[in-house]
Amino acid sequence: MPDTTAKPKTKVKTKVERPRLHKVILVNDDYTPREFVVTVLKSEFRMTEDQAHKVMITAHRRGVCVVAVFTKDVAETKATRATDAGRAKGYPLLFTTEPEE
Ligand code: TYC
Repeated sequence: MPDTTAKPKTKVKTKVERPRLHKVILVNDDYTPREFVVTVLKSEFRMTEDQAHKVMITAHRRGVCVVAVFTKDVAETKATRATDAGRAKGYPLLFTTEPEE
């Protein structure tokens, strides 16, 4: 007799995905001095003068610039610290975060 019993075909696949990284974004404004933006980028994001200047100029010209990507926690902490550094001097300097696609 042919075996007509259907065998269960369910396979359990374990899917491991990397946690999504989050971008820290520098937002342009009309008041924060360029040199101060560069100083904050250097101190909070360990950038060289050259890298910091390029990021600052890009935000200045285009409105925003991605500074770097980190895990969610690190991105949020760094964005807050950098924004607070501006606020401490009375500047409206703003760093935001958003998840990468
Ligand atoms: N636009 C500012 C100025 O002309 C400089 C600046 C650049 C401020 C980038 C914020 O994210 C920024 N003084």
